[in-house]
Amino acid sequence: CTKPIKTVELLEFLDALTNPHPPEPINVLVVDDDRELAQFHATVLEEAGMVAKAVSNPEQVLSLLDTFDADLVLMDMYMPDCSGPELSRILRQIPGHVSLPIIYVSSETDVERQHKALAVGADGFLTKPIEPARLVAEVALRAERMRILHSLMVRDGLTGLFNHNAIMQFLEVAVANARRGGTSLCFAMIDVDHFKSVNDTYGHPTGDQVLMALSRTLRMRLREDDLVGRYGGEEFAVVLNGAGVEPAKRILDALRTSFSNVTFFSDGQEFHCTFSVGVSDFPTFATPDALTEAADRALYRAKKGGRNRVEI
Ligand code: GH3
Ligand code: MG
Ligand code: MG
Ligand code: MG
Repeated sequence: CTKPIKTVELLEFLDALTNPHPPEPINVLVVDDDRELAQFHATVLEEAGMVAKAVSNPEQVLSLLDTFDADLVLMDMYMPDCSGPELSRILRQIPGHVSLPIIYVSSETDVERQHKALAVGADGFLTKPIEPARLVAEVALRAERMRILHSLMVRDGLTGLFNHNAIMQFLEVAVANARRGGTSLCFAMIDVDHFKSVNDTYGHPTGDQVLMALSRTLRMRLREDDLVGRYGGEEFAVVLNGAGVEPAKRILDALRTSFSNVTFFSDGQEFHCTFSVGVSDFPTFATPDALTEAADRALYRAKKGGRNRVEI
């Protein structure tokens, strides 16, 4: 008898299949006014393969979190300048840190005081002194759970690509970065050609297979810097960071050819699918809305012009 596959395993399996990069190590911020203890906990976590930063002044936490992408914060409860609960309350008011796991590590044993500290929005409590193996296990478990929840929030269930909200948020960030850095980027809208007739001819499940195959092609063939999401239905969106119009067109044409060569099978019948692409670029179009509208207009021209083509 085979074991049922857990969601976690399935996500990891899909990732390994379509993402050639190893998983990022877990990043932990350790805050404790006892400098030596903070450093000791950080070393324990680093020896377990994580990346840990020790801070003894709670006032450094906010600025550090701007540059250090923490998966979790281990926080002392009693510190002279700012207590753990005070610091947690501040973090919870910042949109980017609303779901950041905060675990107290404290010698406080009074359950009522522990609960009060947790009530400001922290996630757990470990009592000092804590066994190194236990510390590693607790941190790994919670950080990985949060990564899975986060991935369920930002990914599309069918294809594993970023969902509509996530890709549009990434486009905003990418445009802001390009403006600041004086670089270019391209935004592409991809739409499967005559997809309704694929569903009508071969059935919805086969249509789903086509969407999954297309998402695999996009993930495998794009660079690590490029972002790809399911815009909705049979439409996909790609952000090509740093690319001008000409290289973007070459890349998308190569993707288009590669996908059109995939052979699908359904009920003993073979068939092929194609897609059309509309591309817009920054700085010609300066905002996410303008980029989306321009790519949409270009896509419309690609469809009108006969499909299976890239239009700018
Ligand atoms: P065009 O070349 O002009 O884009 O034609 P089209 O048939 O692809 O476009 P249309 O917008 O008429 O049809 C899109 C179809 O995509 C209709 C919808 O049922 C199907 N679709 C949307 N989401 C899914 C999905 O998740 N799975 C499957 N199998 N079909 C989907
Ligand atoms: Mg202390
Ligand atoms: Mg469509
Ligand atoms: Mg379509």
